[in-house]
Amino acid sequence: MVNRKAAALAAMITPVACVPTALNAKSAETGQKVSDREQPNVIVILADDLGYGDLECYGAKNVATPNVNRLAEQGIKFTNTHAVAATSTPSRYSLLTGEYAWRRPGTDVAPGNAGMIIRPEMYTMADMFRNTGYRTAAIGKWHLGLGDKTGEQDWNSPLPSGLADIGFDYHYIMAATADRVPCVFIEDGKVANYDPEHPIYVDYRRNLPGEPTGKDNPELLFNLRSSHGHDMAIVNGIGRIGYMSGGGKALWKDENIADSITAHAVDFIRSNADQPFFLYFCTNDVHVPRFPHERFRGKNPMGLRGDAIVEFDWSVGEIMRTLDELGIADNTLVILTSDNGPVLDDGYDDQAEELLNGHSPTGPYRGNKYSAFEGGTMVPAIVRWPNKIDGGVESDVLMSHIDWMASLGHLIGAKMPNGAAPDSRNRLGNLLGTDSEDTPWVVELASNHTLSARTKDWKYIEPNDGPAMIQWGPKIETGNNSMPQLYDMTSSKDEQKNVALENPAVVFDMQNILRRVRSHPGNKLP
Ligand code: NG6
Ligand code: CA
Repeated sequence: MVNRKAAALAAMITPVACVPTALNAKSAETGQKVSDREQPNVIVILADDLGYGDLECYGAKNVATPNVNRLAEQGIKFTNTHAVAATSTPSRYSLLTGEYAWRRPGTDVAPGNAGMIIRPEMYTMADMFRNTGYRTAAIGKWHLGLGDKTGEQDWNSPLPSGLADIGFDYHYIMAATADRVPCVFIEDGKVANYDPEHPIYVDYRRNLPGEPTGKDNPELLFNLRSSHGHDMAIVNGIGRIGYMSGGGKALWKDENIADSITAHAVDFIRSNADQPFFLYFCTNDVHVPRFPHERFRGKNPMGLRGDAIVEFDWSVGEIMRTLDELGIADNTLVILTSDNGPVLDDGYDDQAEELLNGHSPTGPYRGNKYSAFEGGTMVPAIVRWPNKIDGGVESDVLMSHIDWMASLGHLIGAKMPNGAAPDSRNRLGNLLGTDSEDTPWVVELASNHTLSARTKDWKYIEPNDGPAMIQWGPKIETGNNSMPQLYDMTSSKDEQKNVALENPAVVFDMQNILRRVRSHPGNKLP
């Protein structure tokens, strides 16, 4: 990889040359212009259920993503980056804490009334940035719980604990997903646009008195029909998971979610342009229910799922345009990725499968969201930082989200408490394109808790006696097999030919990776 800025950058990121922690705080105090600072603003754009093959620059058919294409042209496009888990909550938990979610009970897909899954005493990526002088924000999908205890939140009062306790100066979030109640935004621990005439009650076990449900009143599902599940509360003519009453003018309209969270992200950037900031920007796109604004509709042949990809691209474009307008794009490190692999029918009748028209959401990979196969965790990843990284580069270096916390911490010179980010290894050189040596291994978590080990050359999936297909609705291969599975990733990416029996020594090595990482913090292992 030829990179004219690489040498300068390599010098900057060696431990000796690492910029001292105080610099950021100082730059804020002295009013130094952002473009003069060494340390960049950092924006993580995390898409939801966006597949490796869903962006035009990753070979997507049928859908144009010009803004993401430009980001890739101006940065590095990674072709071998892995989310930690094949569903959202454990993937996000791991990204934000640098700890594998499978070490912690209670990190599976969370209901909208989950208590805080990242506990206040834990040290997060946001704490790391905040303690290093950055202003920090989380905007968009959260899905990691709020308040102290599951089911005990009073949504009509400020929540007793939340994102401010884990490093975020500001937040404007959806508690869980768009398909889970409560269907309101939470801003700094309180329901945004709270409507006192319509107090909010949420229950995940039983319906609230007098409320219609998708199950009993399908005629009220005027915006989207459910294909499986999603038959409890009805909000905006769409069935949800969980029961809810009230909300009034605080209830979101699905078609405006992208506009709303993007506007808040843009505002946050504008009001912090003169000081270092860290923005964790999590889109609702392209998760179900897919119900994008009408201005994104009908311009591609893939129906609502394609429209949601277009809406995602628009959000990315708005962030980029804002950075350009403020003159801070050059010193802002933008990282774009997805929380897990793609899914077509995830519970609503939006014809995602019927309208693919030859598009492959996972690109060449087998399996989908939920799977132990690569389609579950293989994600797009684009990194742009014009001051330090040459654009137009493609990298197949092996990378995992788990390592981003330590890597970014190293970049900003963060001083972390002992035991923080225990599984996160500093791979900053990989992330910034100065080091093309692959990380020795990464670990992937399927929704049924099967672990897989991946090296540059091999993929190993632990034996699992469960069914070959997901049982509750989506037509998805789990990757389960009662035999150990080993795939040679150098010969083909599609995990079709199990070569475990022919390669016992490799199977042994891969099993050893999993055995050792189960009992040791990942960052203590070679
Ligand atoms: C599943 C939901 C699915 C989606 C997923 C979480 C049903 C039938 N399916 O349980 O629609 O919400 O959870 O997705 O309820 S994730 O990307 O947030 O992990
Ligand atoms: Ca997801």
